[in-house]
Amino acid sequence: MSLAVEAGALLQQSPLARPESIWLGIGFVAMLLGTFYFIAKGWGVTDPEQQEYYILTIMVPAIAAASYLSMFLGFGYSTVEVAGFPEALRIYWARYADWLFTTPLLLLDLALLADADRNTIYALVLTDAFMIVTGLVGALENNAFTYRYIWWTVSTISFVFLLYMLYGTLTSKVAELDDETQSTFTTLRNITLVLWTAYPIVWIVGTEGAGIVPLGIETLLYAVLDVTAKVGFGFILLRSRAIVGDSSAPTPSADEQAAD
Ligand code: RET
Repeated sequence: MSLAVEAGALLQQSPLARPESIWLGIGFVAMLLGTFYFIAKGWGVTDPEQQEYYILTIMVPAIAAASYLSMFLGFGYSTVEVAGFPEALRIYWARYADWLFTTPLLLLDLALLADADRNTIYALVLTDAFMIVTGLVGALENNAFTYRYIWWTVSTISFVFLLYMLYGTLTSKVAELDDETQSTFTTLRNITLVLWTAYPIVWIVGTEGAGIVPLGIETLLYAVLDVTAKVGFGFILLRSRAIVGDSSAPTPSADEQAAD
């Protein structure tokens, strides 16, 4: 391949050729900063229960950073040509790969906080995975545009079940716990309700659905939602006294007590 042809091909695939890349690049940097912030915050934490929250909360923006990088560089999307539809759709499937792993981790954070039992965790995580995978099928469906809406509906129904579990089972579990944990859980659960509900709305008005919102704006909206739902959520969780609370306070050793 001649140098000019190679340069041309590179330019065609480069982030510069896709205007929405700016938001993907910013999303990548924000997720990376979030990851390093949580790592720095968790450095030296020795309490195993606290470490559990840190492991989950660090992995969430780390996975998202990789997904954003792949979308920025042009690996994380496919072109979908829907039968009878004039324009080919640029579908960023790497989002769904990100969500498939990160949304269960976020739910696990909430479940740990609520001291949920194993079956509740299974139900939450599997319903969530079902929601993301059916959403992905909807985004890639190319036989007819209306079929895409069928998958959106299937995914949204599972989302309603998920919210029911968060507001029903987990909320009644947390009612048995201390005030600090209850208050952190309530804040994070409500943030989850508001932010997560925005995703199916962006999908349906964006390029995957009705196409009222163009790809650039849609990419920006997802980036804002992703950063808030991951880094904002983690920030509140790891700052909360429910996590940092009693268990982290070093219990004085026998020697120290003797010295007092
Ligand atoms: C999809 C497809 C259409 C129907 C529904 C969806 C829900 C997506 C959600 C995503 C949440 C993502 C988060 C990411 C980062 O932190 C898949 C858009 C219901 C709820 C919280």
